[in-house]
Amino acid sequence: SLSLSLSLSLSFIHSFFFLSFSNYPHTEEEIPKFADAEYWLGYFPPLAMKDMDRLGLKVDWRRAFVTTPVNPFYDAFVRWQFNHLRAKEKIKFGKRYTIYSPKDGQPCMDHDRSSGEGVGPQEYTLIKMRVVEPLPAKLQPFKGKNIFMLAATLRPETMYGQTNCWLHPDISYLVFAASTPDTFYITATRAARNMSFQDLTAANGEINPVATIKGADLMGTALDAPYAHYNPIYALPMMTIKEDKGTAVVTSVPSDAPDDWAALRDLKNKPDLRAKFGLKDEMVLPFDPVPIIEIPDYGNLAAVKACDEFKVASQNDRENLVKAKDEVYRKGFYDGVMFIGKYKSVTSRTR
Ligand code: ANZ
Repeated sequence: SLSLSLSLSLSFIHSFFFLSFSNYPHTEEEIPKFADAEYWLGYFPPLAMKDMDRLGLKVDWRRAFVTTPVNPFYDAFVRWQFNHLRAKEKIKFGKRYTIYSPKDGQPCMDHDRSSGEGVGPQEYTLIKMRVVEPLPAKLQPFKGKNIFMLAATLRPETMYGQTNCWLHPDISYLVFAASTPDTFYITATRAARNMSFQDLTAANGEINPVATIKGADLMGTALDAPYAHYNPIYALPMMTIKEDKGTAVVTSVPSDAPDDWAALRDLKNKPDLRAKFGLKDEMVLPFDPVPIIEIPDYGNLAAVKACDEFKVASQNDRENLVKAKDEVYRKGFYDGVMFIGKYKSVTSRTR
């Protein structure tokens, strides 16, 4: 049966590796030789062949050969094959999303990593929020230039409901040159580095940093955000922003993101909090959640309702926020109907 043959072949592989590794005499003097990739090609095959013979496998070793450019015949065969496939436009050369090692200049697959196994690429949509007048003191040198805060979102369809942008007051944000002339982006340093490998800076893997500014010094920056109902919107403080997620610039959609509603509500209810970050009332108080998604039997401000239902006390109430988020995301995803913009009347069931 299939399961029997599968389990047989699995146990074979185990014993093969076990025998191989236990028999190989790695001496201290020999180990440095493995720095040369070609040394592996001569070292392991004879030992593996010996092991397989000892296992009783009947292999016709006359048909064994080494792949890679070390074997010019095999290399010519693969070249021939790829040239034909390319000529027929069955394959093409290009970039794809992957976990990449800048140190080695190549993709770094799961088993090649000393940490971070199981991590895959996460695609985000970057929202270009244009910095508009009046510029805060630290951004004065960029007067007249195109300068954007880049928010990373998984929910670009909700941009109609933006009411503000979130920054963490203690994170240092990098202002760096974009690949387009006279244009600058503001993100966390780590995000800038990732973006430099995705054609968003002039040279691959190179960042041209122009300034480093603490989030606290960017509070109250006026922004023109695409599709937003309000214009301008303002950069406000959120204490739960993670530095190593997205760009650490977050766009706020309090109608459908409980984290956003909890943080906006904190600022609306606490004049001291606004004062602490030098925010004027008009940067916070006029901005109410904008209904964009209707959920049958739940309403059109799902995050507001869920924060009430799960008694979310503040933006730091992680436990209840997780519950509220689960409910809002699930309900919104399965039953939500957009009633604004390009995806009006589209639900996940009709997509
Ligand atoms: C707009 C939006 C609307 C979002 C909406 C969500 C729901 P999770 O929470 O894992 O799904 N985000 C992005 N970067 C962040 C950071 N550095 N720290 C904290 N939050 C961050 O992650 C995706 C969402 O988390 C993103 O999508 C962003 O908020 C927020 F109805 O953008 B979203």
